[in-house]
Amino acid sequence: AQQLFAELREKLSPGGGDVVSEAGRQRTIDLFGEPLTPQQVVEKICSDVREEGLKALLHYTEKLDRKELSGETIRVSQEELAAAHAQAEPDFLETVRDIRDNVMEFQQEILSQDASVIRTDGAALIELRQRYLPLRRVGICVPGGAAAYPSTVLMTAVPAQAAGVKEIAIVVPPTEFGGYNIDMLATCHELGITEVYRVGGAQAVAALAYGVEGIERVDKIVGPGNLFVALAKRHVFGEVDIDSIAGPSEVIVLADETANPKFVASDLISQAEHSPGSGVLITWHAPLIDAVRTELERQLNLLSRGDLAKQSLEDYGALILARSEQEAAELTDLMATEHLHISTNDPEAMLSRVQNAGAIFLGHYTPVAIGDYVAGPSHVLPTGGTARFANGLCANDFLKRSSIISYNKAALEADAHDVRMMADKEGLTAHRSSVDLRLEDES
Ligand code: HSO
Ligand code: ZN
Repeated sequence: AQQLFAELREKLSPGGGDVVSEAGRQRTIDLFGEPLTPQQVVEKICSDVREEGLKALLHYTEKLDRKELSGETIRVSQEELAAAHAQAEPDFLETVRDIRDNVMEFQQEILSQDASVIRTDGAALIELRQRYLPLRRVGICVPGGAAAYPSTVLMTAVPAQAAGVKEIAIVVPPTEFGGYNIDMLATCHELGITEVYRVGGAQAVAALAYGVEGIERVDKIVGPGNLFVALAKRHVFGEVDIDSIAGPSEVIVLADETANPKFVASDLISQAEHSPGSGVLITWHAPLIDAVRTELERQLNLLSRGDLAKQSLEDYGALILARSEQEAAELTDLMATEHLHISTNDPEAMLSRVQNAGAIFLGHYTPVAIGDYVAGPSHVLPTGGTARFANGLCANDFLKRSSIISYNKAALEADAHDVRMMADKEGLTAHRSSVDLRLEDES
């Protein structure tokens, strides 16, 4: 499995591995009169927005997104949000509410709870607590280049709301699929989001991170985007928090002889149609390979985005015949994919053998699309092999915690020896005397 993985890793991830570090080194762009890497371009944009604020934000919006906006028109007005909502199909809004309820239910259920430890010994009393509070203000990036993604608004904003975040600012590129998209704006309005800005790319991330006239800086930036958004998020990290950096969509379908080739092919194509996106079948049942290949060809010819998906599958797809179930599980783990669909007779058994995947879909009737759109866990997930260590977005990512420590005098006395010992070892005499002073009148 290790060897197979080494051969496949580069080929199968649309980002060529870690999307940011790899893609960031690729082509150069002649945007400022000299060829610069995407990384350098992003650094320049971020520092300009930091220094010049709104002026630079508008400048880059005009230069890169070809939209002439002003301090007023950059923000979607309350009237526009309400008008989009009024214009949207009632049935669509019903779906938005259904999904909102599903996501809210799941995200509230998984919220971290305050915890405490109490130690008593005679008169000594120690109380230790961990307290969670929501972040005050969060920025969300929503893509809007190649397709409209109202589902991404739901899958990022609702977890934030479940955590109790009061201020949510959405940035979305000024395009027909973004900041001018009725469904996108209607979804924001339905969720009670009032701050929507028509800006995208690195300049939007920088505006959220540093603040500009009319856009207050946020505490955390989440959500997917193109390479420039990803690079900018990494650049501003530290100034603000970010979620993990999302690259192109991927799925591994792990299938046995009970899998339906039609279903399997449809799952591979679903992620590939994000374009770029990757779909990989791993099976130990040889006849499935040809059956899925035939189905892929048939379905790709029928779908509206078939050409895009086909190209993605040619570039980043694979049909892999593993020597055994064990090898299939090992390879899956090494690939640490964003989505794993276990299409076997006993999915639970396979589940217990795999550790690395952002979201795992069990059984023949749980397509990845159900997680992308309605189930409840967020569809913002770790990609490019980062599921080894990174997690999908959830309500807890919008909480911060403080530890709370309380000692009475008897407890301080009881622990004084250990403090003195450590303070002496570290040569930090003020640390020691902060304890000694408090206990002096006892001696
Ligand atoms: N599969 C994408 C999420 C998405 N699918 C949005 C449809 N819309 C990344 O996990
Ligand atoms: Zn999807």
